[in-house]
Amino acid sequence: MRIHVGIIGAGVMGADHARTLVRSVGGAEVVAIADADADRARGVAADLGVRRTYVDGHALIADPAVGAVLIASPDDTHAALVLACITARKPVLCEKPLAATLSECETILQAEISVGRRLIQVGFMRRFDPGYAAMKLALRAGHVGAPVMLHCIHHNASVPDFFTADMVITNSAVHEIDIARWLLDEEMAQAMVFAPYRSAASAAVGPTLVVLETVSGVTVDVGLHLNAGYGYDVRAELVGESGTLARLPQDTVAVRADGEQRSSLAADWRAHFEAAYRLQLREWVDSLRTGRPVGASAWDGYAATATAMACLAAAASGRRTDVQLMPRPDFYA
Ligand code: ISE
Repeated sequence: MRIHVGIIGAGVMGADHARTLVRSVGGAEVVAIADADADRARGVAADLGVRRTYVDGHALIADPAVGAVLIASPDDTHAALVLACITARKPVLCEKPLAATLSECETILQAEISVGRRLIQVGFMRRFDPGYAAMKLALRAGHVGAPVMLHCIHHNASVPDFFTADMVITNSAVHEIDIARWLLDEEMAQAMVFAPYRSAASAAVGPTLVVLETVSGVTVDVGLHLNAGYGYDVRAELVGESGTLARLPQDTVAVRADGEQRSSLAADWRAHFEAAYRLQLREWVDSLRTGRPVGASAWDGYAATATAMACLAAAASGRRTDVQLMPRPDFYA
């Protein structure tokens, strides 16, 4: 059984997912591409031999030739598109965030629960990264004892002009929130944010430190510098009671020559997390064939957004802020 996928959004991520699906994922066929910019949709479709294009994502969802949907359109369009997929009973892989607001996430949870079937996977692709997966296995195997602290670095070479201070949290830190929840297997209870840029009118997006505390008291610190200039650099080190686990990026080589040691950095997340994106798509397609959901659920998308909202409130108030989560519905147990 081949899965007939329609992709909404033909920008950087939509085009990347389309290429990965066509070139590296067996069992799936990209049958339609939608983008508000018709030329952009047609350009990606023509490159990959896809015949159907749309300017309206909702028309793609309604197309009977489309069996499953991948959403990679702007963040504020996610909620309406995900809800349309639920109404059409079509499985959907939605790029993070699940929705731009917490109330939209809640509506999505209710809609999925009311159809009684897991249809939504959220594109927190780091869960498929071999490095994070190895950290989780080593932690579960007890190699470093109980977790105490998780240190994370998240540096982008640069962000586009439309990037806002809030997006440091909702677009970038949200990955760290999800991977911390997944690695530690518990929710975040409190958030603090130190963002010196908020008082510097000249720099809308400056270095930010997010500190989270889990329900059991593990601390997670995330240093974000999204205009770091030198390349894409994501690191994680988990400190346990009797050792540490550090994620090593895949396929890196240290060159020692001319009295120096060098290794290169990816320009952005697509190359750094290439394996994670590929495995995420493979496992999503497999899960549609087996009926066994994988990856981040709508609940995970909701919890990540709720935690991001606590971070925004903490940044605005300068205070330690509680993460407000509804009780987890049994449906997502
Ligand atoms: C971007 O949108 C992503 O999702 C990347 O994974 C993240 O590292 C980057 O900071 C975001 O801007």
